[in-house]
Amino acid sequence: MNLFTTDKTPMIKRSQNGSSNDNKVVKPVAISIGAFALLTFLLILFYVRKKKIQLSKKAQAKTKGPRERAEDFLLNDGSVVPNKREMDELELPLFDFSTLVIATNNFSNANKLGQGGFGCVYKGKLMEGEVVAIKRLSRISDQGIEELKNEVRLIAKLQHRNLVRVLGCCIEAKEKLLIYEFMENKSLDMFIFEKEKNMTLNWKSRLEIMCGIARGLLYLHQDSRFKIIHRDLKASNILLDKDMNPKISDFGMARIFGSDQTDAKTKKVVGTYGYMSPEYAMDGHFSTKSDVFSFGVLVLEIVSGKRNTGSSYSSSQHNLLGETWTLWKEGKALELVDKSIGAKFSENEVLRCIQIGLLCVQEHVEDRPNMSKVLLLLCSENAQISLPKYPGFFIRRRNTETESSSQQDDFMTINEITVSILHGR
Ligand SMILES: *[C@@H]1O[C@H](CO)[C@@H](O)[C@H](O)[C@H]1NC(C)=O
Ligand SMILES: *[C@@H]1O[C@H](CO)[C@@H](O)[C@H](O)[C@H]1NC(C)=O
Ligand SMILES: *[C@@H]1O[C@H](CO)[C@@H](O)[C@H](O)[C@H]1NC(C)=O
Ligand SMILES: CC(=O)N[C@H]1CO[C@H](CO)[C@@H](O)[C@@H]1O
Repeated sequence: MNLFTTDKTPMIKRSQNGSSNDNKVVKPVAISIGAFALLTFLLILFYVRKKKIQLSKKAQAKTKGPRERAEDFLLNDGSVVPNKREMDELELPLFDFSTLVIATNNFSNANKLGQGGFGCVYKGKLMEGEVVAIKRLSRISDQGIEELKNEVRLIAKLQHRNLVRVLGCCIEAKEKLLIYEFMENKSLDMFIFEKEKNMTLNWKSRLEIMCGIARGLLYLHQDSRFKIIHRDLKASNILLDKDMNPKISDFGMARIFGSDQTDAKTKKVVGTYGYMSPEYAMDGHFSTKSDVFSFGVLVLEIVSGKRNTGSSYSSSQHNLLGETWTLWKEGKALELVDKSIGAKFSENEVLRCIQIGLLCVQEHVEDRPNMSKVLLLLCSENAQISLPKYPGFFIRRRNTETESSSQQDDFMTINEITVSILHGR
């Protein structure tokens, strides 16, 4: 016992000094209780670990690697609404509906920021004073729920300064809402298309916005843990924070690819007219290169201040891409530049951007550069840009069935609608 009576063990010292009668009875009992507890604990530990190993073995047997398992979790579990357990696993804060009612003044019109394909977006102020944007799904359509689920699962796992962050969500009874960080300067389309609002952007800001979008897209395509195809890149999905940093939003249509997967085919084409690459719009083929096409359209829209499929283009053959291509061929590409940019811009930079835009919208998938190449071309003055080939047009097929539902149509112009086309097989 002397071994233990050091200064460091006052407890043991004290018990030694205590009555020896007590010790005789208490000690064996305490020891056996202790031993029993220890044994039980060890058994439980052993059981839990064994269970875990079994579970992970099962998961490995079912799928191949951690990436595949993540995809499984993200997309293919078959349930419609993310349930409580799934939400817990996402570590995404759940908000009470009542909190959001207060934050948005009962979803008043004064708080309404905009109308998207699947519902309205409101400005809200949380109890702590934090300003947020709240997307409320308008009706219970299966599609809407599917998109919400997709978005929640996907974006909760992504973090990049050029992607909008989701702060939480709310799923209560028939209400489904997503809470995002608030973007002071709304969306890019307000700045480049809505001239009457006098929200002009100079060339430097436009160039920075293009670079920011390219970085966000590059992250989605190859730098995040997943390979993600956004599938609905457009001006109204680019939000701008108080410093005019662009953030890609709306991941409702996004798809995750496996590490060695390069393209996929879908029967249900979703996207926006004017931004869809021909191979996607016609045949449902999508890949990172279909996002690159959309990015190219966006670049040309930012430079010109015109929509690709605007009312100024009468025939579907002649859109912004057609106009740009013609001007480019005639050496008059500078005529494309948005007048509201003003006189202060570098002609060289503008011409480079137009050329990059044209490279992105080339008809053949394999001719289009990838996003790392695009970013390199955009951001370094000296990089050699190759000559673009003929751009790909999307000519609307007569026999495609449009599935855009009535809830989307009322508040938006036709080329802003996110459409779905079902191809008969
Ligand atoms: C909020 O608005 C809805 C419908 O507009 C109404 O039924 C409800 O009573 C309102 N709630 C509060 C707390 O004002
Ligand atoms: C926009 O600016 C022009 C001149 O700069 C002015 O005449 C016009 O009233 C402004 N429009 C709005 C909506 O502020
Ligand atoms: C992107 O394109 C460049 C040049 O075309 C190529 O060297 C690079 O490997 C590509 N990157 C990826 C991730 O495919
Ligand atoms: C260009 C532009 O309108 N920028 C505005 C973005 O938002 C901040 C904060 O609201 C304003 O101060 C900027 O003027």
